[in-house]
Amino acid sequence: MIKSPLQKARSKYIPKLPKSLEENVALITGEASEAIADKAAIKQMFPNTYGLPLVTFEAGDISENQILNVGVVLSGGQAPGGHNVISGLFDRLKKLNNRNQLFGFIGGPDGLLNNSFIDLHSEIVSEYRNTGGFDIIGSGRTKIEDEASYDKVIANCLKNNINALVIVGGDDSNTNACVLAEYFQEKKAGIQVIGCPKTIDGDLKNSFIETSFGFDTACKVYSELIGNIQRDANSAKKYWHFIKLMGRSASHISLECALKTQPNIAIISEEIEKYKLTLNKIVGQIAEVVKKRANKGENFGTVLIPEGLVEFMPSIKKLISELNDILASKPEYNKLPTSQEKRDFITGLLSEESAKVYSSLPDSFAKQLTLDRDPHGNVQVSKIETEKLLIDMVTDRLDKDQSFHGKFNAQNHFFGYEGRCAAPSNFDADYCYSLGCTAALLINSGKTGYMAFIKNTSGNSDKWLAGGVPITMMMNMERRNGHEKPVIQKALVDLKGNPFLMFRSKRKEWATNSDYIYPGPIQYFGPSEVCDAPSETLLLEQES
Ligand code: FBP
Repeated sequence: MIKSPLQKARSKYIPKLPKSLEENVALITGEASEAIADKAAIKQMFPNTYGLPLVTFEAGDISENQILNVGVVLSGGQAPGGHNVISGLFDRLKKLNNRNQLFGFIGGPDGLLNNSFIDLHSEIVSEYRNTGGFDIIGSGRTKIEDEASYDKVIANCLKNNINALVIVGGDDSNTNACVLAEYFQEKKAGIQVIGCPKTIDGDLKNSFIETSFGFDTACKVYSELIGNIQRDANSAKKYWHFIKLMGRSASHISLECALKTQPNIAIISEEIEKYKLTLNKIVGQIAEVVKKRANKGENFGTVLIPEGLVEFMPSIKKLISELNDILASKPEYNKLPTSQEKRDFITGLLSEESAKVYSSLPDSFAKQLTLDRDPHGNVQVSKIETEKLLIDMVTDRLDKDQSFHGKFNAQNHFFGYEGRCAAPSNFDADYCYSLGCTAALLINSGKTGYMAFIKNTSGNSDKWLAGGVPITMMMNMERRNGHEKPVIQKALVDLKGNPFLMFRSKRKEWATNSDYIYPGPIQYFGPSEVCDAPSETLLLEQES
């Protein structure tokens, strides 16, 4: 691999660990846990892993266990810091016992099913320290979902003498990790499963998981780009920029980027859902801001649009939910030869209300709503061009508005993939390394069905607290692919939380003024206030 000068310098970075993890540790066992909702149903489905106690690690003396052969899987979308989870895991395993080994399953969960893995030895791990991407072993979205597949995983692990798996993933992958942990316990397979919270979307969080890794870096990359665009807009004064930002469901990324860059408009899907705003209403609100700014002679601006917006507009949400059930239960749909036949077939099966909404949508947009779901049943919202739809509708609205005398020229952008493999910020580099280290300690303590956590992350890393939370504690029942399933509850933007309240208190000013902030690129070297700052979301959430 040819390395850039920055990569070479960055490979020497030593991630900061919580003080409590620096040397030997002791396991502190806390209270028994309960699921956040649907307790009886979750307890029944996870008889072996339900109600486990919370655990934390403090400086002390942990006894070294049996020799550990650990397999690691990177699952789902890439997120900056995955390589540091692996390096933290590797270093701690070796510190516990030099004979411990780490294996990396290739291409995500598929590697577990195909018995495809590599030995992650010291030279390989060193090549990837503090780098972005998941390319050390690759990732994938396969869901391991039936007993035959679970048995295959057991057989492959036993064949290779692997006694623990670390699954690095988002809410769906960690739900899958919990299902595997339960099955392995039931079968007395002797294989532990530990999860690590990953996703740039930031929606895997709760009172223990303060943030998912990758969110910090991805938002810093997008905010740099948004800032650059705002400076361009403010210089040329001729374009409105409609910027869709990744984040399949929740709007954490849009909110964080708004707090960092102060755009003219930022849509927060959770608010749209709460006030049951229609597409037309949203278009009307954007057009009003465009007009106000045009009256001041400012025919330019920025609009941030969360990728998941479509699923939060009540009528479209209902339509998508009906489409999910139809697509899951009517395989004949895929065999229809023309788009028109497909559209007619679907229309005939929808409720009257949804059929009306579906018929009113432009062809391209309607088609995007029926694209294949991912293996976990999610709509692939990154393929839905909401930003273009909004530009078309705002243009149309302003064309018909006799009182609009300004100019409206818009550019569309989608920032998603460019943030997912960036070199991790100091925050993500440290956080991920600590998570990997904690996962190793959980395995060494004989735990299974747990997710590694690091708390107090808005403060100095030496005061961070490490531990494990039972995954069943984060679960509730949800409808997926037409069935009720136990899943980790997604954390949406809290409309009563400090980050949203801060945004709400400022957005009127940001709409009409050009109060842009230009954050610039992530800094890896320099003063701590420039390099080590956590996200605005974390700082505001943990503000006392
Ligand atoms: P994860 O939840 O697996 O981390 O993935 C999140 C994400 O980056 C979403 O923001 C986006 O909608 C999706 O992945 C895109 O998926 P793909 O990489 O399969 O196109």
